[in-house]
Amino acid sequence: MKVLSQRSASALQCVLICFLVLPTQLFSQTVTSRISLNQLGFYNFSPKTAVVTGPVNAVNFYITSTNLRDTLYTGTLGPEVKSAYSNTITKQAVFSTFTRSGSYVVVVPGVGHSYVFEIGNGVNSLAAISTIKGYYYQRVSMPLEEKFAGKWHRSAGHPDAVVYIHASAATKERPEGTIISSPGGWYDAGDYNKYIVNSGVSMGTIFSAYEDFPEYFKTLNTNIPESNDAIPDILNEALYNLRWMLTMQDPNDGGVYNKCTNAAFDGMVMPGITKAPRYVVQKGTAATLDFAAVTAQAARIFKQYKRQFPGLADSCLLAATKAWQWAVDHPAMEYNQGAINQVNKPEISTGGYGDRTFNDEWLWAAAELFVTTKEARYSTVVNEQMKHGVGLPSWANVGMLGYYTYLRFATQLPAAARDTALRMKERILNIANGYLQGVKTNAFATVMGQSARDFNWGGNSNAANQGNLLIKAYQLTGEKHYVDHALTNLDYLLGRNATGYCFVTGLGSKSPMHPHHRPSVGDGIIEPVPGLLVGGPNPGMQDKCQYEFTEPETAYADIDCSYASNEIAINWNAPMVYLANAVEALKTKVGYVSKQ
Ligand code: 9MR
Repeated sequence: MKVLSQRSASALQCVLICFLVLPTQLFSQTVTSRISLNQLGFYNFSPKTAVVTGPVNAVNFYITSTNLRDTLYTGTLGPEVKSAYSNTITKQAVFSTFTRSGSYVVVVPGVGHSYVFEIGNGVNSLAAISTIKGYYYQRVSMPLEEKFAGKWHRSAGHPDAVVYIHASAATKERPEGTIISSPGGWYDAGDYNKYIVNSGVSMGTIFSAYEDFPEYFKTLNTNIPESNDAIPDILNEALYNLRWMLTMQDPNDGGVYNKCTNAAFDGMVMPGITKAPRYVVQKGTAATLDFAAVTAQAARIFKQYKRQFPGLADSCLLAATKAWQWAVDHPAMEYNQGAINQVNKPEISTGGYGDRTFNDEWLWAAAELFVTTKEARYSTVVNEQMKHGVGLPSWANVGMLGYYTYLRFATQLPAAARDTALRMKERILNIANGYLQGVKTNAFATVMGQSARDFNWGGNSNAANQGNLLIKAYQLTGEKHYVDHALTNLDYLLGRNATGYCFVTGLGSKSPMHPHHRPSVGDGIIEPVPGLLVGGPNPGMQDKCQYEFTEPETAYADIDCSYASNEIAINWNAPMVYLANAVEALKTKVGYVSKQ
């Protein structure tokens, strides 16, 4: 590979390049989705790969100006690779040594040219900001004003000032039909309900982003109503959902309801016009422990903002302690919607988030409570739970969030807990090092997609969470190659994948236009609400919609019918927020952009 023209290139060189080096057919090239790449672009000094799919005769590829006139770099395509999880064949175009800032396309003769991408020092900043802003658009009980929401401005959704205690949640103090108020929060996903279990993992991930990069977030502006106050925007956004979560705790016993919901899903209409009754449904151990973890973490974070929010940190800690006690008294209360519906009316058919194992919730809640309070009763539970394994975070598996928190504060922990943190570190590095193995043989050169299991309902969040685990591995070791590998998954999510889609609405050249997202369907605006990560390829295809492709890495349909591949959800956006922002926060330290 050789660089044909640099900043210092003379006019003569340009003439030679344009008229002698380029094959003439190049000028007739058209844009093609067969060249997949991060559609936002690359930092000047980060690794850069595009992937050509399908049969290719060309030997070389070119990086040219967007008008295709100037060739700035010529490279050789890599060998043909057959993908493990679809019939896709690929060749990789690596151009990491091309570092000049600007807008370009990748040209492959006989195939066409890629979408326009940038090389520069802020390429992921739009992804970082817009995915946080995505949560603003999910806010439930307030109008979204035009100055913040642009053309997606809308009136308030569900007020949730009148919410009934469902029969499954009735107690002596709050019998069936008691009215409580549970306003605010974020809509969970494409539907209009609010679920504590899924809020738990989402908030834990967002709070972790803040706790890992507090300096970076201090100045990040997402243009929300609270942007001008003294609190980082990411915390203001999380606070909107936290205040709702606090309403979901029964003050009489500390237990936490699983969800605030309609009995059945609303139609594909705007939120403000739906009037179905809302219920809080049965308390559960997973919901209560997730709540304890989030409020313990919030107590720690908002302690720094006592002046702005007097009493908030204390209220959160009290809520966390009461929730913990309820869980101790009800250590395995499963949310089983089928069983609930056999004995209660009305039947509830909205999302279940019915977790059956609680080891991971115990570990996470105990870890957050221990780091916040340093009380030994919590570290004892963390140690007990270490006998179980750990996996990537998901709504049903939150133990890793406890590991992240222990490790973040390891140096401030007592000696015994530091030993536990060392074991956690070992496990994380084991997983991280496993990820590195398969990248070389992966058809898209990503960490994502090394196992068929990566492609499930919301699989895009696996890509993001794998990236985040690699960021943690970097934080634990200082080894930059972990960030390079995390970046392969950011590239995956923003376009370098077998579907050719940039999976965040409103970003890149080819992104989802028809997500399963009620406001995006109901608002009459062509572009969907921006900043939302769709679920991604899912060969389960549980929605039974029409899929053009059905293999693990291609089973994605950009149609609003497809809730199994094209819905959006707060627990999928959260790791995307983490990944995009972590990379932006670390870009100078790891040398992706030059220190100015
Ligand atoms: O993300 C959830 C996925 O892991 C489950 O397999 C699926 C079926 O139970 O539900 C998904 O969560 C949905 C929730 O139940 C309701 N709101 C939309 C969520 C995303 O599709």
